[in-house]
Amino acid sequence: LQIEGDLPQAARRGQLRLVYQPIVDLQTGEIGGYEALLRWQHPQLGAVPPCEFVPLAEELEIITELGAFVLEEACRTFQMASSCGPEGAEGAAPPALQVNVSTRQFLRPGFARTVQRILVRTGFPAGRLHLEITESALIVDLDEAARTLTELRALGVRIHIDDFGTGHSSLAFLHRFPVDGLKVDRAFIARLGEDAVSAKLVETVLLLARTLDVDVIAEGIETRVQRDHLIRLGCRWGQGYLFSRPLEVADTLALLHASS
Ligand code: G
Ligand code: G
Ligand code: MN
Ligand code: NA
Repeated sequence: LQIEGDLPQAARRGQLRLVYQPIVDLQTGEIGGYEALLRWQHPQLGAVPPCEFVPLAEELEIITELGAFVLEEACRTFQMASSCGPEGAEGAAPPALQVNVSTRQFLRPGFARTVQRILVRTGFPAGRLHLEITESALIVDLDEAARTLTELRALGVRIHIDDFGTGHSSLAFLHRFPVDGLKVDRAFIARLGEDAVSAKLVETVLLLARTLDVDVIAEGIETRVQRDHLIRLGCRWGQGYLFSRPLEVADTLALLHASS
């Protein structure tokens, strides 16, 4: 397979880049963070979607290198933007940087040390780095997951559960693995206003989150009807094409500068 042969060289050949999708306060539109999303522009095949090449990188056992590339690139970009802003500028808290971490990458021993090394090297503040992991990262190997979570939280890094609602979540499980945020999968948002079960599920997640004092981000918001429904349910944060598509780095930097 061509992509299998080419993926290990993609970063070195400058074919990988990150785009950044804003996460906004649903009521005010204020940007609270950005999710880094990886893109591979293959010279012959064009854009290869991450849902194809991320699992491949896991199989080829190059996910550690790929993941470190993503983290370092994203932290460097955001640190560059903050250090250009006016000293001690007033206003909102600096936006968070949300980075996806694959299950195999998260469970590899030494992951927290890699994160620490990148934070030191880039100077990016740990508290602004929010790592997105899926529920499977916590379920596959309970002991390794617990260890890694403890190490990351000791660094001050925040943890969000991505695609929440699609895995094997349970209350007990969130109690054992303290996290900082839940991202409600876009499948549930897409059905808001169409089926009552999805609305009930989102409502339940929001209730659970309030009890556990964790943030909730609704993914994949495409319509004002969905946004208004989420506001009525008490959801503060959201992300989706209604607000912004993922932005190229130049546009992201322009936004970051404008708000600092
Ligand atoms: O951006 P897009 O909708 O194509 O992303 C599809 C999937 O790829 C999402 O599940 C997203 O979490 C994942 N993804 C995007 N960028 C990265 C990345 O840098 N690392 C990992 N592990 N997954 C990513
Ligand atoms: O699994 P994860 O949440 O990381 O996936 C994020 C993916 O969702 C990104 O690839 C992004 O391009 C995509 N995405 C972001 N906003 C929307 C949206 O409003 N609608 C749809 N269909 N996809 C979205
Ligand atoms: Mn994500
Ligand atoms: Na998701």
